[in-house]
Amino acid sequence: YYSTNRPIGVFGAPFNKGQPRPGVKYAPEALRNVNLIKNLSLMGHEVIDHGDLKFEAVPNDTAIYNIQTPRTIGKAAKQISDKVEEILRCGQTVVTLGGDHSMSVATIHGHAKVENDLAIIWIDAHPDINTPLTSASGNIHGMPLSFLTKELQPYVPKLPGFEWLKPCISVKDIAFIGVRDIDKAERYIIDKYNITTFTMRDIDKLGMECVLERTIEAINPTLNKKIHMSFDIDSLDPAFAPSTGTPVPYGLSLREGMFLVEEIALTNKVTGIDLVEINPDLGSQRDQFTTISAAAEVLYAFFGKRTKTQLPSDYVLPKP
Ligand code: Z70
Ligand code: MN
Ligand code: MN
Ligand code: MN
Repeated sequence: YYSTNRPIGVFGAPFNKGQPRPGVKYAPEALRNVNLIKNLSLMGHEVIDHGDLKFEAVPNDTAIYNIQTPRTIGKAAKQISDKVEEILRCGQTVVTLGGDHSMSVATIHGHAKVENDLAIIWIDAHPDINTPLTSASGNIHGMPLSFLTKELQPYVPKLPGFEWLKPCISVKDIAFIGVRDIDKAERYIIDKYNITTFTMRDIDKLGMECVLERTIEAINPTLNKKIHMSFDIDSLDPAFAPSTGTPVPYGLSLREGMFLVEEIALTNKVTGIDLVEINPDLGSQRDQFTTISAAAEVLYAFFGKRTKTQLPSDYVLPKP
């Protein structure tokens, strides 16, 4: 489990313009309502709550390609990137509560400003590496990795609002885990650059322990890099995370997700975490509770719930 002595800095990025369903902005509030911050503290960590960012629409934002509000998204992303950078410079491990997955363009950018050699573990049903020219939806939450990767820049037009963004990672530093809904251009990019990818079938075949071993072997073999763990809740099977914008069948069980992040935590290299795409507006109340609980449990698993029980040295088993 997470055992570095870095404090945990948490903030909310209730950003929803990277896709069409507004309710994803309520996730930070929903996670706070299940006492996320207090529960992390009870696990023995120092937790600093940096609150939630507020975002504003940029007036007269006009569409480019099929992206509806590029300047508004770019401006919010700059705020998120700056916040991540600020929290990391305080020596904290940063946990960003999304929001939709477009915010990871910003969290990874801010993380890479502080840690210039980063490995990215992208846990998601989708690889989110469309370019503005290949995206059928125009939703930026399906594109963040194309904006960030140096190799893809010849294919990625600079969008208005994103002038500040510098591509800061290599395709060699990315591993996808749990993907099962891959667009044509994404398939092409994964094949062309040989991006480390573990589909659900690979997980079935190898088992999660081996998948993570091979992930580290591929993107961080000497563990000399810090790790950014981006967790899209739709990586989980819809049975465990129904309240998300694009549920995809046959995903990770909740226990597989928890085990995966427990194993990642054991590297002691993770300094940035995203938890995204929880939409507390979707589905029944029961669906919402199931999803928010699953999201919280994934974070608790990473931070050591269940493995951290310490016995006092004078503990004795009571006798009748
Ligand atoms: C599709 C697109 C996506 C998340 C959906 C879907 C992308 N590849 N990402 N839900 N989290 O629109 O580009
Ligand atoms: Mn702060
Ligand atoms: Mn995603
Ligand atoms: Mn996804």
